[in-house]
Amino acid sequence: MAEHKKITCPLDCFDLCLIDVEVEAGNIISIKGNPDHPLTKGVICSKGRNHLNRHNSKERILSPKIKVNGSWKNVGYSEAVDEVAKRIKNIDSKDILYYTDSGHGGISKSGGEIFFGNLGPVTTHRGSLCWDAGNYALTKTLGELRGIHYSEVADCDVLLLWGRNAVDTNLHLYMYAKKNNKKIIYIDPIKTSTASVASEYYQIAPNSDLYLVIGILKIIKENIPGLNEIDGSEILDGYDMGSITEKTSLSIDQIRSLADIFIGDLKVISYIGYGLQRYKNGAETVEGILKVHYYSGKYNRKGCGFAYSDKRVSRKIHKKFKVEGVENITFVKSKFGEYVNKRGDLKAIFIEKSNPVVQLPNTIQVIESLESIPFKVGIDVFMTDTMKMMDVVFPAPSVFECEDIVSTSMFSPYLQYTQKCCDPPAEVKPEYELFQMLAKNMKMTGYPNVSLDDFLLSHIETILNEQFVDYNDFKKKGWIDVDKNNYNMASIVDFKDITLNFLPRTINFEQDTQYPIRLITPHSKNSLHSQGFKDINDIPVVYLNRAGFIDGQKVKVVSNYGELECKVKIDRSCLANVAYIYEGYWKKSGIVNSVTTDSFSNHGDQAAYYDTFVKIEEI
Ligand SMILES: Nc1nc2c(c(=O)[nH]1)N[C@H]1C(S)=C(S)[C@@H](COP(=O)(O)OP(=O)(O)OC[C@H]3O[C@@H](n4cnc5c(=O)[nH]c(N)nc54)[C@H](O)[C@@H]3O)O[C@H]1N2
Ligand SMILES: Nc1nc2c(c(=O)[nH]1)N[C@H]1C(S)=C(S)[C@@H](COP(=O)(O)OP(=O)(O)OC[C@H]3O[C@@H](n4cnc5c(=O)[nH]c(N)nc54)[C@H](O)[C@@H]3O)O[C@H]1N2
Ligand code: SF4
Ligand SMILES: [Mo]
Repeated sequence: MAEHKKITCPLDCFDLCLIDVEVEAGNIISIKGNPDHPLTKGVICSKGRNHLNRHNSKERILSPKIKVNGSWKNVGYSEAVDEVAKRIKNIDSKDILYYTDSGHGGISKSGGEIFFGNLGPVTTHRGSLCWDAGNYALTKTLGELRGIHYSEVADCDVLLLWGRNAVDTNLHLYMYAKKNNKKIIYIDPIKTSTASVASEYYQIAPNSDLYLVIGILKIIKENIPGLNEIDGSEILDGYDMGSITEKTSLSIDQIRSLADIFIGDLKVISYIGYGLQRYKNGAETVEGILKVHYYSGKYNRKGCGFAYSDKRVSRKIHKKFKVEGVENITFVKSKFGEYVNKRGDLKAIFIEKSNPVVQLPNTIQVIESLESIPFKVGIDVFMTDTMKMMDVVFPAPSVFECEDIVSTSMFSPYLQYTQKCCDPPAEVKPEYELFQMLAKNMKMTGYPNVSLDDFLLSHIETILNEQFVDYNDFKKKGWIDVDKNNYNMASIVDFKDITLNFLPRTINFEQDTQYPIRLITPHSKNSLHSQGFKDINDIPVVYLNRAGFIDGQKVKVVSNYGELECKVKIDRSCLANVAYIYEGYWKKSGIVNSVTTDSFSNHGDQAAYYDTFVKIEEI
């Protein structure tokens, strides 16, 4: 007899799909989207469907491993834990680097944070590879990370997707808009799948949305009473529309059409993507978009507003065991390689929920710096390029093998449950238990000595009480809307900062003649970062639109940081001075970040990946 269980897709995605799982005699027979979920409504994407293949894959790491003379030896947990404890016990904690990301969004995966909090101060990163320029802008402007609830989209006239490739990266936002027959307007330098479904598409030059914002504000300024008294409003007068059209590659008519949607009575919601803030001035761009909404009044009534990130759920999660006040040594995440080399005295590194060899910028320096660290420990489901460089590797259970509670601050407003659907293989333990073993071995007293179930419950007890929801009912249903009581207030946002003095005063038209092409490395439809590229063996595809190149031709993409062999695919819609390659290819194909810049944003310490300039050479 088959049993029916539920999990939440824990990938670092906007959507948090609820998935029904059919289990028979400990084996997963099938998975499909849970039809009752209010947002994800039974539809899961190819990455979600792939969880079953990953679970059953013969390539999974199935026991702890220790590297001996360059070869892996399978060992039991006690031996591997002993080895790690022995090696890190006598090191000054500041000489241990703790590196993590969002490879799995479950609370059960927070053991590392607690363990290193107790061990610390350690060395760790600040800022982000993902979203921190935009988060800086939200915090500065609103005082917190807050955006509208997706259900507001039902009440808008225009859904403005500002560099948010929803069809590929945020499927359920697109599906919700489509179901409600919403007009989609899309702004992106690349003609993505979202451009194909939009009613209007604006092909903007990369890194010029801030100038589009200035253009829009210049056009709508007669409709903004009191603007002249605003700090920084004079900056708008310093620009002529000619230079704005030149910078943005948009015509005056196009800028006017975009301004028009902010002038009239239309109800407008902007969803701001994360691609447009992967630049040095990423924070200013997002702040500019928020302020267009402020000055046009498109934010504090039903069907109007914006969304980028929102901590309405995570703010309420009670991290009872988190150690507060530890003064870690921090470095900007994108500068990993440079920092490690400069420090020169790091003794150990611990890496979990991430694949920095592939995902950090400036790969060559990342690899070289990692090699210099004498003792390296990692946890992953697969032997990624990062795990291959470790000295000790621990396996992580598959998404079906560990009970969990999952949430995101990217889009979905729900708190969700993952049932344990089957036992992990004999030599695979949940990370929560692994860190418990390590803590015991090292006689660390601060690590929680409670069951995983109690650990999970401690995080959400307050939420359950507030919502009058019983823990078992939550488990049975699989989700709750944490902000339910505040539903109608969701779009009311209070602006703490309405100034315009963050706007740049001039436009820089300089072009690097040696590296004339801007390289964008966006996220691929069928892979969550590197995870879906496991079975791809081909060299990366570079999309471009330049004379002298043909489909299938092999080329070298060269930047200041390195070079990468690629295969050309001509995209007739691509801007001439732009090329793009999807991020995520493994070392066997060629890591895209071998050519990306490790520079970061003026504010928020966000990796400025798309400020990469390259030349493309025939080979
Ligand atoms: N399928 C899939 N979905 C994902 C992910 C994935 O890897 N694969 N990753 C998840 C994660 S961690 C994240 S952070 C999000 C990211 O989600 P998105 O923000 O949607 O994705 P990105 O690919 O980073 O960038 C989105 C778009 O920004 C555009 N862009 C680049 N520069 C500019 C610019 O200057 N102006 C404008 N207007 N647009 C610009 C790019 O061309 C790209 O199409 O997606 C999440 N969802
Ligand atoms: N060039 C370029 N590079 C980029 C970006 C870009 O746009 N362009 N985008 C950046 C962005 S937005 C982000 S968020 C980062 C993401 O960077 P990463 O988070 O490092 O990327 P992933 O490839 O998703 O790596 C997650 C790893 O976690 C593992 N994992 C899955 N489940 C578990 C688990 O339960 N436990 C443990 N321990 N591991 C698990 C997966 O197998 C995978 O190897 O990449 C950034 N890199
Ligand atoms: S990756 Fe995103 S859209 Fe796909 S199944 Fe997971 S949560 Fe849903
Ligand atoms: Mo991200």
